[in-house]
Amino acid sequence: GENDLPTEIWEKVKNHPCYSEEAHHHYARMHVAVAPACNIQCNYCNRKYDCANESRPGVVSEKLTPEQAAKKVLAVASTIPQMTVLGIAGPGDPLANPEKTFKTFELVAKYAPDIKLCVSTNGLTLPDHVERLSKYNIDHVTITINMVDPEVGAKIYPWVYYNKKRYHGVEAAKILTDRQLQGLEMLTERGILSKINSVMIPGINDEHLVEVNKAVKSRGAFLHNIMPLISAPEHGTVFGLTGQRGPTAQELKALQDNCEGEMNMMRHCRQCRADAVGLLGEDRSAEFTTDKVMEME
Ligand code: CLF
Ligand code: SF4
Repeated sequence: GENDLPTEIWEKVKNHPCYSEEAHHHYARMHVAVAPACNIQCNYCNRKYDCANESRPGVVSEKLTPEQAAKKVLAVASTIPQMTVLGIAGPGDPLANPEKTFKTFELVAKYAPDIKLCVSTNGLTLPDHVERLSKYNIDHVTITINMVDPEVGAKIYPWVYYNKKRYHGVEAAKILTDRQLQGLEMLTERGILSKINSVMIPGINDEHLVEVNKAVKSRGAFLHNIMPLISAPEHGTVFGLTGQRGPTAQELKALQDNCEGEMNMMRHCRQCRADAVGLLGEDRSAEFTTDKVMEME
């Protein structure tokens, strides 16, 4: 349980609402949507909406510059004292937009040094950025890992864009899984806490996620968060259009139970938007649009 964690780890998680089940009742997080581009294609993604790395597809976030984002963080922090964590989670892949992502972190670290920094990525470019994440004192990194077998991956990812070249099918999925696992090992070596998000896709990777769980556990991942596919035709995802369904609540719980014991499982995720503000499950983003933040000055 959480109370058995070593002190140095407890210090990092005790007021992070995603990394500690207990903390999510008391502490809030916010996201800023500074990262529009993405370097891979997931069949459950609709680029018009927020990245499903972390978020619930279906609502378009207001895109911010790093300067606007930093202002918003200061405005929220002065309004919601329990706001402890700033996460960057989209609407595309934060590490496919490294200038915007790291500029935002730099500004927040300067003007609000008490706020913890958190990032969520598909992992493709993670090995290139671990050094910088470590330098910026980013203690929490989420990688979305849906497979460790490229044959499975080919059914989830039609392509990846890597080293200025587009790869397809099994070849693309092999590059992605190698980069994700390498990035995870590099985080573990540096003592950066990692959370693995997996999207459960019935008939595609549901049984395989037990193997993913073992692969990430053996590489030092701190937490595994298995989330249900949200697939609806009105969102226009490839899976939505092909009629691919999401799991039932019972199927999701059975898989989480199967993985429990291997490592800590997150069960309180609320699949947030890329511009979510507040306690998990609460959305106060409408109070902090750019117009309103400007008025607060
Ligand atoms: Fe945001 Fe993600 Fe950091 Fe949390 S959300 S970047 S780890 S601060 Fe949390 Fe939201 Fe679930 Fe993500 S409830 S979708 S796990
Ligand atoms: Fe969409 Fe996110 Fe996948 Fe990129 S990583 S394709 S933004 S779901």
